[in-house]
Amino acid sequence: MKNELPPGQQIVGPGKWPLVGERESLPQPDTWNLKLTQRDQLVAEWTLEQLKQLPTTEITVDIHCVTRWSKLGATFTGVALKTVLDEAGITETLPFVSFVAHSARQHSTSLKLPEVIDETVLAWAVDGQPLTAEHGGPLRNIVPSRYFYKSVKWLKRIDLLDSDRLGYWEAEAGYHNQADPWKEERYLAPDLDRRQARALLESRNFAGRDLRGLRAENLDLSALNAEGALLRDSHFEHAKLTGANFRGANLSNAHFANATLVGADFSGADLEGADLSGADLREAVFTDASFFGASFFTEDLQSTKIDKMSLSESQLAALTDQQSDWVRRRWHEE
Ligand SMILES: Nc1nc2c(c(=O)[nH]1)N[C@H]1C(S)=C(S)[C@@H](COP(=O)(O)O)O[C@H]1N2
Ligand SMILES: [Mo]
Repeated sequence: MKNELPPGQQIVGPGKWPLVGERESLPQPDTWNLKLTQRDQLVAEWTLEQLKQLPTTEITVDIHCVTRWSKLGATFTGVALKTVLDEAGITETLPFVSFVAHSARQHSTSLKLPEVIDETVLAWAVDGQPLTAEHGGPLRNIVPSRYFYKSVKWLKRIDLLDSDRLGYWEAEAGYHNQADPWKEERYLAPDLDRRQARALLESRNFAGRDLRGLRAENLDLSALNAEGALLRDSHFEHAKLTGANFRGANLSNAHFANATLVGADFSGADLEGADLSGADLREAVFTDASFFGASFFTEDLQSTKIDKMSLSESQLAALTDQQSDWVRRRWHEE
């Protein structure tokens, strides 16, 4: 709990707690149970009673909803995620975790497991009272450091995953996948509301638009049209951008680490300061693109794939010596 409000938030009245999103779960069974899977294999299952017999924990958190209300100082009782994983004998920390609800639309949300493994609590009570059904009873996960959409009501399953699976709001409404309220990570693009963000994703048409700072990590945007778009400092880490059209786009300081960019067209694009390390750039076209300060490799991301001679001598000359040596060495090996 911090004694401050994140940017753009306002406090709800005392004792108030707005209801957001789904209002009810699917019909609840007599005995609630929670499943844990790892790489799609069921590894453990607990009834609520069994969970309550594990060492319990209490956390006092400030709730920050992406729709700009905050409720300060709610005390949740439950069991730490870490305790549950230990109990299940999980020794490996996979990269992602998805929390899945017992709800009509199979509501879910995901996070990077290493970032939240120590703070997440599976809660059954708030301020000394059992969670009501509308607020997620009998069980919801609480992730204190994120907007409240990362805290799923009616938690039924926890999936430990090798690759990310975007949650409901993240995929459907353009909600930011990281959701740090102190960084105001609300929506895909800072200047779009959620309807606009969703329409943008569905259309896969960014042509000519100002989308500076866009957050499109992990998304499948194959065949995207981003011709002439302003995408300075945008995030496409791990995104699938096969065949994307970035002709003439401003991609200065854009983040493409580990993205799939097979056959992407960067003709005439500004890639100054862009990070392309670990990306798959096979068959990508870079005619007349500018690369001053761009990077293709970092010490730990050397898996970049790039066709021989796809960069001209003058483009290579715009890179640091270390970067151009790396590219040449890479070509030499092929
Ligand atoms: N199952 C489920 N969990 C959910 C949602 C939802 O629609 N379904 N909405 C999320 C959002 S956007 C918020 S802000 C909080 C709202 O929780 P509350 O209704 O208890 O305030 O739940 C989150 N968890
Ligand atoms: Mo929310």
